[in-house]
Amino acid sequence: MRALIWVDLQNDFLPGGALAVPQGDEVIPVANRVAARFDLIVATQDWHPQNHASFASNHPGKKIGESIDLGGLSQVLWPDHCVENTRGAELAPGLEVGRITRVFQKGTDPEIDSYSGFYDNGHRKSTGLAEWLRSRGVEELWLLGLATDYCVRATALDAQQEGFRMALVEEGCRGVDLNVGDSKAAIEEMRGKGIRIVGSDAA
Ligand code: VGL
Ligand code: ZN
Repeated sequence: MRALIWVDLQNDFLPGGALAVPQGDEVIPVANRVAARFDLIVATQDWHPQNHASFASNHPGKKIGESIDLGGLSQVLWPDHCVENTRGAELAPGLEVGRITRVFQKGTDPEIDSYSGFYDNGHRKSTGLAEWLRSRGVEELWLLGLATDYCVRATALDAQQEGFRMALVEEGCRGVDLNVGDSKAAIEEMRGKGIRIVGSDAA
């Protein structure tokens, strides 16, 4: 059994959103096209309380893009984004959401960030995604979404570590690129760990 994961295809990561990923909107048609080939589709959803520790606004004197130490982990500070129950946190309007079997929310704990759909950044708590996929007989995972260098990367690496056979649809991903080349490096890191980097027509 194989499944497709849509990573964080939410308004705030699209052009005009609070943490807009350049050309993020271009992946929506790719997401829909690939989804038509799958019987099981999961979406992850970044879902933060307003007091989330990843928001620069919650650290007086700190700026967006700076890194801080957060409980022993390095944490990039972001603009307020994907605040629970806001329009910015909703899945992108052009998505065929009727295809989604289940949405897994992450980043709900105000004290720790969660780029991966499987675990928080400290690997302290599971979202239950791996167990849920296994209970459905899933052995192979395809992934696309936003952002390549953060949530896509983290989700793909955790999935690989959890033992799923992994494919990343590169044209279905876009990155933040806080530093030039971050997304490219993330793709190479994933490839180096055995994740297949594929085109959408390979589905
Ligand atoms: C993401 C930064 C902060 C992502 C989420 O979806 O890649 N990046 N929160
Ligand atoms: Zn976030």
